[in-house]
Amino acid sequence: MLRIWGRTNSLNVQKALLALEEIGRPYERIDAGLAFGLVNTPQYRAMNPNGLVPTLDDDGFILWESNSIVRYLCAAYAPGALWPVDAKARASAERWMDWQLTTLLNPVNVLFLPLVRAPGTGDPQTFEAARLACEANFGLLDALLAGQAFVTGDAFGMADCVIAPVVHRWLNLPLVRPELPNLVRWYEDLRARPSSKVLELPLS
Ligand SMILES: N[C@@H](CCC(=O)N[C@@H](CS)C(=O)NCC(=O)O)C(=O)O
Repeated sequence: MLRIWGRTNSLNVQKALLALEEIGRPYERIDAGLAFGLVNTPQYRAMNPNGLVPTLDDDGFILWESNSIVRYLCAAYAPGALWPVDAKARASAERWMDWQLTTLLNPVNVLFLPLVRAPGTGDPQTFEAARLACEANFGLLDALLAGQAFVTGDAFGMADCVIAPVVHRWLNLPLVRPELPNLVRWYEDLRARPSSKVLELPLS
């Protein structure tokens, strides 16, 4: 039985939930993190010593780090579909997953905190630098998606699972954004997939 711990307004949890929905296996989700607590209990820390969400349990196999969870679920339950078997195709997908973690995420969160979760925090210079970084990063994605349907080509895959919640956050921030028609088209295609019900909650 697949079991995942994490609150649904967490972007990192949403990545894992998207993968779980896409693989189509039954799973149980347990609220954890922020208002739900639990992450500092000895039982939780024994599974995830970081005290962060998400954490996955697949029949006793415990895994944390959202991108590792997505990679595992796709490899274990959707090889050849969400998880490319070909080494080059897989490296290409993993490259975008690493880019999501190292480049795309942080500036979005710098904007998200003062605009949504913690109004009145942050400083204007850091905010403006993050806004410019977001424009560059999402512009790069927009250019990529001008020539292909999904992040790694013609088919939805594991890289889409991890980039989708970040794009969802960016497109729903109360902020003026440049027009990115290819990114919006990709996002709308994604929102037409049943799995995207995990992105239905307003940002919080
Ligand atoms: N690199 C980790 C980061 C996990 C992380 O920072 N999770 C946040 C939520 S997005 C968290 O647990 N925050 C504290 C909490 O919810 O109690 C991953 O990708 O899984």
